[in-house]
Amino acid sequence: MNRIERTKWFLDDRFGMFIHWGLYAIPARGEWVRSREKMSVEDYEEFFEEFNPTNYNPKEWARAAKAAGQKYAVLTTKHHDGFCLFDSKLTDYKATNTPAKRDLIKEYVEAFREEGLKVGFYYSIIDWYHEHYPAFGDRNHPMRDNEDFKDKNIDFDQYLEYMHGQVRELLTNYGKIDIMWFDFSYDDMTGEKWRATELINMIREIQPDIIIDNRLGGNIKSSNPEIYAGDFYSPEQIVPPGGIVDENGEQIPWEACITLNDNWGYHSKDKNYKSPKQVIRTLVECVSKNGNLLLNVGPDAKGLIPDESIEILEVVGKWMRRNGESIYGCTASSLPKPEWGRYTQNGNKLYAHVYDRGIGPIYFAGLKGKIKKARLLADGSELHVQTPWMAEQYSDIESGAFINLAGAQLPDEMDTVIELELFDN
Ligand code: H79
Repeated sequence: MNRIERTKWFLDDRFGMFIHWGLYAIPARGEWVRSREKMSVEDYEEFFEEFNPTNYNPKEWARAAKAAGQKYAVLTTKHHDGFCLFDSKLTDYKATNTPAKRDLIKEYVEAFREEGLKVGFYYSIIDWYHEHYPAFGDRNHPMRDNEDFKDKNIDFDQYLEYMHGQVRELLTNYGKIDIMWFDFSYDDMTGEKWRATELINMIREIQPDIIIDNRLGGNIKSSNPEIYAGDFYSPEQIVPPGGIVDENGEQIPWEACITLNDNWGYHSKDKNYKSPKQVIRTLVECVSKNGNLLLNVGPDAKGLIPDESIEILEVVGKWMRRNGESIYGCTASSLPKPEWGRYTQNGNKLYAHVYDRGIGPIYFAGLKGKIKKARLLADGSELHVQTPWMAEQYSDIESGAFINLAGAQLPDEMDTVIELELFDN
């Protein structure tokens, strides 16, 4: 399989759930807490001894994702703090040895598969727990300024054996896995420093169809990318303004990963949530530029997704049930961005996402004589394409089309979708 074949389902699905969960849910100050507060392993140990998510029910997570219209999920099997949610034979620093006493990844995989969702693993190639990962002088390590770590002998190959071994475990012990989401390369910690070619060859041997992000390094935009340059580009906390193309101007699969508030891991004080409208428009923005959206939730120490996040997902899901056809299987349109909103397209179906009602009929530049039928996507109701009174005196009726929309307000102020069925040329 090549990249185009591997990523087909991914580009059709468009919308996934990112889940950041680990020991950091207990201090509840985000997943970088150990680094930001320069906590030692000992400072962090109480959370390991205490981790007991009595409300962990991944079936509930999977139902929430599915109801939101998400088609796949990616969960942190290990974040930068090195703590493993899975029962790795290569470490004792795992959920199995906490009061949780079990492999939490196994339950996640089973629950999401059962709901018909595709399953992905996030795995941090950075590790602040492993004794052979660079600490002193590293850019991010919690002990980066601690002189006690200055003369410590590091055998990075031992870390690489561990890291490669864990990836092998993850891709061997849980059946078919759809996405491998590595995080991340920096400075000279990139590409072959991770023995990336060898790692990719192993992965492709175990899971030939899996798709892999671009964070092992390399240049995915190259016309001749490294084997480890990845299947998709992974912009973080941004929707790339112009989409993403390679050196030859060809589209590259990409997925924007975005938080619902300002943290990936659970943060009890961070209530700065986006609105459902922002989330819906961000998803549309991605699809209108040929991209995916991986939307994050950070379950708390008990294993519950915050109520605020659940409520946003419910509203998004309600919109998706009525308007999902304008997202799934859709791509960018060749038409320029319209003044009232965005376009997405699937074959001869053009979806007009109207954000701005304006006054009077909605104007569609360049579509005169090209619209076979117009319907309000949310309920399938008929809309009329007609040239308004005296329009020839003040509009481009040569090439433009008009559609009447009843009422002074949009039927859905978050995003009213008009489905335009176009004539086959
Ligand atoms: O897992 C999520 C993040 O923890 C991870 N990638 C996503 C998917 C990530 N690691 N690093 N970064 C993102 C970028 C680095 C951000 C930083 Fe900072 C700015 C590190 C130090 C300053 C944010 C603010 C984190 C700590 C303080």
